[in-house]
Amino acid sequence: MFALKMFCQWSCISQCSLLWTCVFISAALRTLAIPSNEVNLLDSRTVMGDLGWIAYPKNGWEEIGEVDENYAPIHTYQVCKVMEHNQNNWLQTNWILNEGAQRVFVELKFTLRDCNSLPGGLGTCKETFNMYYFESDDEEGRNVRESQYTKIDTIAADESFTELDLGDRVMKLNTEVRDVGPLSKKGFYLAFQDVGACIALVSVRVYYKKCPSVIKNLSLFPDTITGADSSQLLEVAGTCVNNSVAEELPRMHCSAEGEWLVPIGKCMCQPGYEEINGTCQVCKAGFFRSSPQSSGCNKCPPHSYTNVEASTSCECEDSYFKRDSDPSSMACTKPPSAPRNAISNVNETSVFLEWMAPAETGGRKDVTYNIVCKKCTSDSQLCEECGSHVRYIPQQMSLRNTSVMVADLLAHTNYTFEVEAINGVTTLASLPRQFVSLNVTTNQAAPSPISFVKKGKTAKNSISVSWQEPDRPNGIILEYEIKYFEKDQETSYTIIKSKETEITADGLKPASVYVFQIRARTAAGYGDFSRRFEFETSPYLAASSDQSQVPIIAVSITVGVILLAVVTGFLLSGRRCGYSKAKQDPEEEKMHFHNGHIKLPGIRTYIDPHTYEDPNQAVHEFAKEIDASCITIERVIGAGEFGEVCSGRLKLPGKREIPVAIKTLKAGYTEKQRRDFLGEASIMGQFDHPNIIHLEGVVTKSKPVMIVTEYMENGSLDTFLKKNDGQFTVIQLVGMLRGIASGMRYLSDMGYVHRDLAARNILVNSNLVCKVSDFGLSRVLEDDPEAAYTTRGGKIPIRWTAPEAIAFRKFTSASDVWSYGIVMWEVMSYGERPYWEMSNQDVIKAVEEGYRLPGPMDCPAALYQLMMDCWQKDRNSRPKFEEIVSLLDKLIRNPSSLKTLINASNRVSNLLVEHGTMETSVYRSVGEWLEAIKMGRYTELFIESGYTSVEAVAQMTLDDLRRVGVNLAGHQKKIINSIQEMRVQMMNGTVPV
Ligand code: ACK
Repeated sequence: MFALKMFCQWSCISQCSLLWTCVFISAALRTLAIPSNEVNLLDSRTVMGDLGWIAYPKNGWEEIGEVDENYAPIHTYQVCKVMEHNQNNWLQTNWILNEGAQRVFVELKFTLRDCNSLPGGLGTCKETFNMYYFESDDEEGRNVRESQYTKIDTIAADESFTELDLGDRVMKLNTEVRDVGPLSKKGFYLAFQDVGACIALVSVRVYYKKCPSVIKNLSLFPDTITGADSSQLLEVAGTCVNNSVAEELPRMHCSAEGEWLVPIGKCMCQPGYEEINGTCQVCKAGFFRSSPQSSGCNKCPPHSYTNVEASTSCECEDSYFKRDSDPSSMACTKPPSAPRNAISNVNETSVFLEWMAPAETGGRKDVTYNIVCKKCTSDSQLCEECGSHVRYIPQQMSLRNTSVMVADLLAHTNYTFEVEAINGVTTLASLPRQFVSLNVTTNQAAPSPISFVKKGKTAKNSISVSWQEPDRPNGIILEYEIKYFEKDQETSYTIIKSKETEITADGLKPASVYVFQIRARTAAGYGDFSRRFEFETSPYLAASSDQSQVPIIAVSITVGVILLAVVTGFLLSGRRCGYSKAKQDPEEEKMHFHNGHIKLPGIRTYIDPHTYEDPNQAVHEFAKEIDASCITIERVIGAGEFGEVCSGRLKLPGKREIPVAIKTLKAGYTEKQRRDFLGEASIMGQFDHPNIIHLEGVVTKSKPVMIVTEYMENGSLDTFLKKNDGQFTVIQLVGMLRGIASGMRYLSDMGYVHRDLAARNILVNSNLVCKVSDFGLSRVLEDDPEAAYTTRGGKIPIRWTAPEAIAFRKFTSASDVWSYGIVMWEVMSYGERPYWEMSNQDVIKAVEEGYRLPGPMDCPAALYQLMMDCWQKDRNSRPKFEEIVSLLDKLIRNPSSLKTLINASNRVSNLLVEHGTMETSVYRSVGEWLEAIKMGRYTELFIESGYTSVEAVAQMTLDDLRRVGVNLAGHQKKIINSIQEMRVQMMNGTVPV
């Protein structure tokens, strides 16, 4: 109910001064906006002509025919028979078509006179009226009896008005709304019954409610008339808009109030279209949408295109491919290029292959590698598949890592390994295989243990034993080592070396049990000892167990004669071998050990060319003479002590042409120079090992005199490392060290002491295989620029040499081990100069006082420990090359053991006092610091990026480094480690900043 204070025109019916009408002429009343979810079936305010309603009796309800200011008719019915009894005045509307609505609303606007304000009418005056309806399918039922109507409600005014209000022209207009339903026929009549009130029915509006047509979730829901019940929710199915499809049938619920509720399911634009403002718009050329689930139209990914509209996918450009399983947003991709920088490490009959990922991954992350193994003839001309006996660790195909171990190869055999890079689209592209190949020669593997040892003749002081060759000799057996000792007396044992498969151990105690163990040796070293075999000597007085035993005296005489013959023969032979052997017979030698110490010298197979009276004889014994016409010199690659070093090619008759290095002897040489020059060839020619530079031959019959060796593409190791600072993985570095150690093991087994082992004297080939080179006689003292004169007059490379060799020229394999430790340090620090710029005298003093080189940056702890072991003052405590090789093998097999790096404090704690590494001392500027860690090239980038002080640098993270532009992983590591050290030192207050 609301009170309207408005301009009101009213008139009184003549018969009754109390009767009134008030006509609302407000245009606003007519143009009241109807909510969008209401549909009018009748609005008396909008009917322009006669309303056609019927009043009964005729003098009851009467229509006031007025017009508004626009001369539109205003249909108002009034009745005011308040003074008379028994009023029953009906006003019947015309037939209202319900248009299918089952529930309609009737909105009445009316005024009602307050009975209290009527003088004398209180007895009969009413303040309510009734509203009825009658349903019918057509207009025929116009003459309906009262009793046929169904009552909707009794309508009372919320506010009635008085005469005063009329005077004030305040009209109290009531609005009442009633709903009617459920309706079941096509239409209905409404009727208003007055029983004695004073009413003016100003407007009647009949409407129903609907949920108006709407598009929601790309589904169209039509206009829907609400249900018959006031709490009913009608489920309505939607239809997908153009170019869309239903993911789940879309539905919504139309409430009795005409509101859409609870949407279920939805439509989505079909592939090739995208949703924009509730419609599906086509994807333009160059764009695509692959599935209803994907987001809008997307630009074709790199290397793909589409020239048509409504594309659901894009085509790959030529030579680019896509797998079915690739996401549609992924670029088209290519097969990878070949893997790079493959290297191999041979360990007996196993080969460790390592390579770098291809430069071109084809845009994919699923690059894997397959290994193809081929066994080749020595000139690599004819190859065949390796077969199934070869083992690949972890596997042969689909390798994710860039390394593999190939085991169980044949000893001393040429293999070619092809490492092929594959990715998800390799099979789609008909391109040639992308691989890198490596030629590898396996080493002689150590023989397997001897499994069977048999007792032969037994006497009271001797036992003969015989055995069979090991099951897997893995090469030519050079000799056997027989170890025996009295049972429970293991600390005192005897070792006999023999080339035969039987020996007689004599000098034994009667009636005692002896333990025998035998192992075989090939060029690859010793195999494992056999298990223990126990045999007993005969008792004192017992007869020999062997029928064919000869009297003891006879044996003694025989042995004596043989010994005499051997010694005499040895002394008479003109050839001095430069070593002495205490031999029982020519094929056998014997050494006694007590508590691990040898009692007799072991074998030496290296022959010092000095022992030849005629050096020419030595060189021709060990080196092949090459006709100069077989050699083509191509270019000079360096300068040696005796002349230029050149690279060139060697083509021997019936052999493939190969690249070679050629050392020349400059014209005008003295005889001594010629002897010394060729001396190196005489030494080198005695060696045959994959980690020793291989001598092809010499030219002595024409001039210039030349030494021809295999060509090592990467030159000397120190220069190579400096050039490739930070570029190798730890495994690659350890692989190089392993090779050097293996070469040195071979040399020490041969009895050769190198004396000048240093990175500058190691050569590196294209597969990163390192080979020991630079063999000389007195040469060590002459041609090495590092060699300095000692107080005793010798010339020695101080920084690489063990203290006992400097002090009293005690050069042994143990002093070579010291040098090897220095080489390890050089390798791990990428060619850094040992002891930096310290003087030789200071180095000698510092080492004497117990100082040692600090661990190189990023050095695995296990390797630094090995270096420190090599630098033991007591040479007997240093590891043997044999042990070094097997330790490095273990590390290579188990790369995680290399993960623990020496920490900053360890590095620093071992620093030489006066000559600490530059990078850990005080830095005055960022440039100085970067120079100190050999990263000076980044100075400008650091400064440009605002890292202008050491304090700023100390805060840097790896991400900061990347932002500055340090992209190489090795360099990032180096710089970050130095920053960490810097922080440690700042914390300790050792770096004033
Ligand atoms: O460091 P480099 O390049 O490697 O410079 C020296 C130079 O000759 C003087 O010795 C190089 N060189 C020596 N022997 C060989 C070889 N067998 N293969 C390749 N380069 C060699 C050495």
